[in-house]
Amino acid sequence: MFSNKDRFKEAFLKRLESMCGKGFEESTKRDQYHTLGNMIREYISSKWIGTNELYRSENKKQVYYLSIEFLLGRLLGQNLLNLGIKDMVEEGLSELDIRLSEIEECEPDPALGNGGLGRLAACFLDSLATLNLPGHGYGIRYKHGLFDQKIVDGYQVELPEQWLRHGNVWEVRKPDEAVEISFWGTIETNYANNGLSFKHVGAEKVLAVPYDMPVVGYHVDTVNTLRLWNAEPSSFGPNQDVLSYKRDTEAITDFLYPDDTHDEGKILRLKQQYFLVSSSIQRIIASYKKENQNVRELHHSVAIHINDTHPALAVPELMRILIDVEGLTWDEAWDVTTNTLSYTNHTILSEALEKWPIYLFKPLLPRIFMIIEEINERFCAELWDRYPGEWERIEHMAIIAHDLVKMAHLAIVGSSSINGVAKIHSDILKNREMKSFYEIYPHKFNNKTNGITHRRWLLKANPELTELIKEAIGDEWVKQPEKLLDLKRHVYNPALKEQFAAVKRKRKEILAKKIADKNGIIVDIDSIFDVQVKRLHAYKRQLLNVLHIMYLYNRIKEDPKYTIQPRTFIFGAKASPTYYYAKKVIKLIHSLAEKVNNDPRVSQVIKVVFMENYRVSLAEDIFPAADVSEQISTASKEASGTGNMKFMMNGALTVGTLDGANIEIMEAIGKENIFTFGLTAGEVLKYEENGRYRSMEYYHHDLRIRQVVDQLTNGFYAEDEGEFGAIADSLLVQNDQYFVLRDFASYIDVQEKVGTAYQHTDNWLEQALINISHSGYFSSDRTIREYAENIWNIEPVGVRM
Ligand code: GL2
Repeated sequence: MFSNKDRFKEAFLKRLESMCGKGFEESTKRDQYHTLGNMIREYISSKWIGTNELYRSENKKQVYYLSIEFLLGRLLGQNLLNLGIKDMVEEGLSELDIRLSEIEECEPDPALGNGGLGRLAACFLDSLATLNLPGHGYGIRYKHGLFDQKIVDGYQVELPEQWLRHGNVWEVRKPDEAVEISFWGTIETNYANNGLSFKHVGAEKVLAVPYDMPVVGYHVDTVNTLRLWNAEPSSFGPNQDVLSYKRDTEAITDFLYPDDTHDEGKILRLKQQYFLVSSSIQRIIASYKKENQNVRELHHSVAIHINDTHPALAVPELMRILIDVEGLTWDEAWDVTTNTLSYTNHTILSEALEKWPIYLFKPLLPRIFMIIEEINERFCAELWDRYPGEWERIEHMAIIAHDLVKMAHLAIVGSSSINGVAKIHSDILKNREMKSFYEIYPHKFNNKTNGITHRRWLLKANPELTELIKEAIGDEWVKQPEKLLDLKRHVYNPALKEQFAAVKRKRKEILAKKIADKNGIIVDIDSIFDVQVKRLHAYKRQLLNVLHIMYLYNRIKEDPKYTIQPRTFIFGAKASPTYYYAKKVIKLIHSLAEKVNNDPRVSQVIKVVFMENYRVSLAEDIFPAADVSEQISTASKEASGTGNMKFMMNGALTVGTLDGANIEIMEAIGKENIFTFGLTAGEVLKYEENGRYRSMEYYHHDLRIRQVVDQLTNGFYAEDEGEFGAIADSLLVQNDQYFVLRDFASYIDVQEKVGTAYQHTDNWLEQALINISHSGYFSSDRTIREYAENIWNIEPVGVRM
């Protein structure tokens, strides 16, 4: 049906009628979306089955990527592109007077993630399939993904997200592969002749039903699987409160926790984590045993990756199955477990390192708790042998201490590899946060700098730039993104610069139109589009950006001669619903926008825009239009960042601290092509150690700072003077934990340089093109190859159809 345009059109019309029970004339855009989606899924299915058969017959090692988040973004356009049928379908539809882009708008964004961590998982799936690597994602089929953000009077309001309301065309329910999960109950220990055995009695059973989604590689025949688990009642008993059992069970997969870095500390979240881990591992072992006899050799055929601490229960769960179900001894099981598992750490923020109170943990997961206790005892005994008498050290490293189960420690002890996500982050793990573990397991620690899939963030999001690059250097870079470096030879070519400027302009026009439609704000295409889009968090310092704009406002008002290069400041960010400070920053951005955009003189040169409901599909409109990328986290706090890479790939210049992957971006493109400022990570960590920072001093000594901080509480931005009190307090009363005031002067200086640099158009365009040409290194294909070779030991499987 996709062999040529006419066949496609014919099949499409036929399918539309049979699926929707309507003629073409009566059909809605959504009918057309569902029809096309179904046709494509069907088209994919032969490759999908073929891939699975090949994996079975070749019996090569496979990796399973366990993640509580997969922030996929829309799939229709990406699948068409990866299958190589986009142009044909687009033309066919247009002959029927249908615009593909309009149909795409009917697809809800599957927002099964919060931010970078979940989006990274999605990029990894795309790279695994494209590189013909046998690797699958295992996650949760949340009924409601990350909340929809509405802005009402400048405040964020959260509405439940409803991606499944009209069904999901990409998924296939596999009830035959459902497994049972046990919560609560007690453990009976039996002493038989040949040792101990354990029986879980009185447990509440939950059924985990898999829904599989195809992951289509780009221009290859490989189609891997993203398996999302859905919680359902198992079986009903005679004396059961049926309604409450059903409600409690389904609640497990009802919502994604809308929290980026904090540990919610909720029992439901722990249930979600065990639900994901237990269902995945039970199934992985079942499918391994179909082809293999000996579970003692599991690690030769299977690698299981723990994405952040959320799936760290993989350690005791794999032990449980190997010992209680498969009958291995403790030592045998430990050998298999530690050789099968690997773990990525994504943050050093202490509030994000999960710790579960025993009083919650033990009753919910009694057998798992027993196993963790045993792992902990053995681990502490080893530490005692190594560091006799060093109680403090042992207490600090223990998996269970102070009535808490420490998930990061569990993951480290139970895995063969621990990696950070950018060089500086991996170094901080080794030398500070996890130093004591690095001392005993130096061989386990390594770095894997994050990456992004250029297929979504360049080919799909920015077809105009893609075409331009192809015209300049051909298309080898599409399969081998490092070859984008070829562009570097053409950076000084005036024609190329001009064409790039035209592409950027076009993309700015598209975004400007969206802003006009959605926000009712008219922005100047010739202004700098200065963008900060990411989750709202104190350490990411949206506040620093805001204070700079407040300062500019004051300057422009006070000094009639002050001129600057016009700028449009664009924000997009969701705040966790319970994160008071973050929600106040969103409100502050709106109050600032109100003032700036309505001031006759100021609005001539600056505008402030907050784009509601930031998500993957909106990001695809924003990155291509950006001139400046704001990556201004307090140094040492942003493990890597991946937005920085998406901006770079689309030719925006970075204003950034020496944090996360910004540093590697700078190393790649050269110091002269990035605007860095602020404290280094070393300086921040030193301040934190010696406690010598006093934000008040900066407030008193820098009039610019005093003015903007005072304006937070003197009624300038809100009638209610308490409105932004929490923000002011964070800066002064709480001594500015994230060094906003400390970096303020340096940020203003660098922003002035940005303004001047933009006026040297030729030079700016060259710098933008240099950024693009070095962005290939930051493709997730490179990252995934490194994981495949150094951590998982998996190889490509030639998929021949
Ligand atoms: C994060 C980090 O904060 C971010 O710097 C990193 O790029 C991503 C992916 O590795 O992981 N950690 C985390 O908990 N979230 C992230 O985005 N939510």
